[in-house]
Amino acid sequence: MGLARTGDGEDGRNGSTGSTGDGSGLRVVERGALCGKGATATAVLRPGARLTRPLVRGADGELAPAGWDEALERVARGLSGTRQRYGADAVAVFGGGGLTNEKAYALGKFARLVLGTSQIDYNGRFCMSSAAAAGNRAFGLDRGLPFPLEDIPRTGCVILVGANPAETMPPALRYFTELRARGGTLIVIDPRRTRTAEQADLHLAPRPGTDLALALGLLHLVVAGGRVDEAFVAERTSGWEGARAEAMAHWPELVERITGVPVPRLREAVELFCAPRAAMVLTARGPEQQAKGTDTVGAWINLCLATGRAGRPYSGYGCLTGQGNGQGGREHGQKADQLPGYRMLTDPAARAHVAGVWGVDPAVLPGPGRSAYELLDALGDPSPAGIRALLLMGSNPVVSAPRAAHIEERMRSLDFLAVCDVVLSESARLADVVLPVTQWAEETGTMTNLEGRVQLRRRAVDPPPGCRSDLAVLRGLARRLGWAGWEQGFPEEPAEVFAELRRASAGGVADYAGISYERIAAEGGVFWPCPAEDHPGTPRLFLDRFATPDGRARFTAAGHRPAAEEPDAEYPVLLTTGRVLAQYQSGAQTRRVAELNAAAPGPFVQVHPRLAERIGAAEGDRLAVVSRRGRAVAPARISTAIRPDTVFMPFHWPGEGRANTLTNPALDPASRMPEFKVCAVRVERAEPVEQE
Ligand SMILES: Nc1nc2c(c(=O)[nH]1)N[C@H]1C(S)=C(S)[C@@H](COP(=O)(O)OP(=O)(O)OC[C@H]3O[C@@H](n4cnc5c(=O)[nH]c(N)nc54)[C@H](O)[C@@H]3O)O[C@H]1N2
Ligand SMILES: Nc1nc2c(c(=O)[nH]1)N[C@H]1C(S)=C(S)[C@@H](COP(=O)(O)OP(=O)(O)OC[C@H]3O[C@@H](n4cnc5c(=O)[nH]c(N)nc54)[C@H](O)[C@@H]3O)O[C@H]1N2
Ligand SMILES: [Mo]
Repeated sequence: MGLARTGDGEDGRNGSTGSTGDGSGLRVVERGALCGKGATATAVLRPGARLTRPLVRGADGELAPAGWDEALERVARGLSGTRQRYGADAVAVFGGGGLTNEKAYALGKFARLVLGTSQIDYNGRFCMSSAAAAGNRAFGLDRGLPFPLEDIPRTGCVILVGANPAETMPPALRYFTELRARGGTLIVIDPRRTRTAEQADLHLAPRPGTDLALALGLLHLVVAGGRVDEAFVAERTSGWEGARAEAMAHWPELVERITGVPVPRLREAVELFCAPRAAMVLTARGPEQQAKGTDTVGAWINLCLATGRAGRPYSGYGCLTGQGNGQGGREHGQKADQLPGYRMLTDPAARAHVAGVWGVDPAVLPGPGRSAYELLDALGDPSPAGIRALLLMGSNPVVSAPRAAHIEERMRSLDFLAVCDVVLSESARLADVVLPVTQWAEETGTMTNLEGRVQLRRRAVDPPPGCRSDLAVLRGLARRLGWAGWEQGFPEEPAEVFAELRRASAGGVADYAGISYERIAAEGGVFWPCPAEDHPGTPRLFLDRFATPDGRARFTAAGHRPAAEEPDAEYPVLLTTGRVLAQYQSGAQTRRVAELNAAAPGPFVQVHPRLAERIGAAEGDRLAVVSRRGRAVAPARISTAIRPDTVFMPFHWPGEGRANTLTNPALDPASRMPEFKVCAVRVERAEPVEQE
């Protein structure tokens, strides 16, 4: 019990934090999914719950089982036919941050070489792209944590901004527990009093979408209190004057008015953060999934830089990366603007290097394509710029994309859709061809965790006979699409793909050249950059210099601005969205596991008693939440753990309770991240269903 009542602060501490020993704990951190529930994680492997044969849509419009040859042939024809009629960019690819490094690498290569399309992006755009953009801007490099997790308990104070690891990374919670046990302090910033917030020394509950102002307000108090580390700012940073001016324009009373956080709480936060010599700021999706997420993360980095809490032991800024391979998945080329090794597609030297490894002329590599939401929004668009065919591997956008009803309709309007998945997800149901693939325990591959530690997962169980690996699918398609280099260029064996990935990444930002399966196994993981086999890897970055051309970290000069959609008379309430412990992402897999459904059976609307009273709703009443994009219905869960001006919905479910029917696809200008964490809604009691 208790699992379903997540974050409502009424059921006490979560009992299943699953703190395990070092190695296995980290692996579970990376899975993200079924933390501490090894038994249920294997449940998804049961054949009944998953796909074991390809499905092809027949003349009757229904999906029916088919052989692999027929299915791959259909996909090849669908993709090449579209390409011939409308050009290469009418064919798109959408990947996922749960794919191994090998798969992400092969998928990017497949899109650019075999399909020749620029149109590839992936769900990581919906995940950490704002933190990535801010990290690149400030430090010249994006790695989730520039230090190992084990440094967290050794710092003096951690500010966790919009992160709920008690539910989303239970095994990592012990680092924060240990921090407090050693005398360090924890500050949590979340509009809800989550299980994580309950463990904090200080919890600030800002209005959703105001973290930028909050960070500026804290920096204002740092400056006013004479707490700037002037020597650090002078020696190791640039751009302080602009950042300082923005902070000075955000005085505490103004920040209280914008965020709803009282001035004394702001002062307390600064006292705690500035007291010890070392401190960290860690963000997750709360401040990042905003139409100003990049500047918001930049403002939190500013706080670290101004106080000298970056590029020093046990200090710094980090992003709590999400998906199983959230870090590695963003390094090897499934992102619209990227080549392997975290190289940029627009950089001539990068193009030349990667084209050399691939044995092609750099001129054949397409340029950058659209970002995830823009790509999905262009599906089925009949104009010459539109996308007519899509290969989807490792994501379920019908549930997880913003403005999901529109995206679902876009997917339905495609000429051709192929989906590789483990289960018949809501997106796979729309496909012309569904290819059943093997999953994590059934295949070998590397994943890179939030520390930048490359880890190896070896095949542990045999896949069901009808399934093939994603790598085998890409190989089969490359051959059927007549790509001459398919035999060497698209191996099925992960170790061979990794060997090529090492060469392609050599000299790049995320340099894997010195990392081998053997080394990972012997050393328990290797931290990139690791440019040579005799290089020890790099657990801690920036201690001597930042990765910018001049070695200095860059301040962000940005002021507060409203969310893309603020409450008004018609839509007076703020909606924010997120996760619960017992369901994972779009729920495609976890909703098929009885034990997890028992713990978290369905969607809900977390609502404060005052708001509930205003609309006359009691616990469990069906509430209609209406935004400019649509209407969702789910039972009320009344709780004082949320701000009265805000409601919260988890996004794990399809159907009438789908949170993403409501969300706003307004994009951050730098990261192209949609504003999942704030939009304006109206909340009312749904009419009771009429009995006939
Ligand atoms: N059980 C479980 N674990 C998971 C996942 C899952 O689906 N289920 N998904 C994995 C993935 S891919 C990811 S990305 C991570 C995500 O991990 P988290 O980022 O920890 O998860 P979220 O619930 O999306 O958001 C965190 C918190 O942000 C708060 N928040 C909402 N709006 C705002 C805001 O405007 N400002 C601030 N400061 N906070 C806000 C929410 O109330 C929520 O408690 O979890 C990973 N782990
Ligand atoms: N409202 C709202 N929406 C959100 C978020 C939010 O906080 N609020 N968070 C966003 C974030 S951070 C994320 S990461 C996305 C996640 O949302 P999605 O991108 O939909 O991610 P998953 O649900 O993990 O979907 C992965 C799909 O790939 C399949 N799969 C798993 N492993 C493999 C594999 O190895 N190969 C193949 N071919 N398929 C595989 C799974 O069965 C599943 O169907 O949702 C985003 N959407
Ligand atoms: Mo994510």
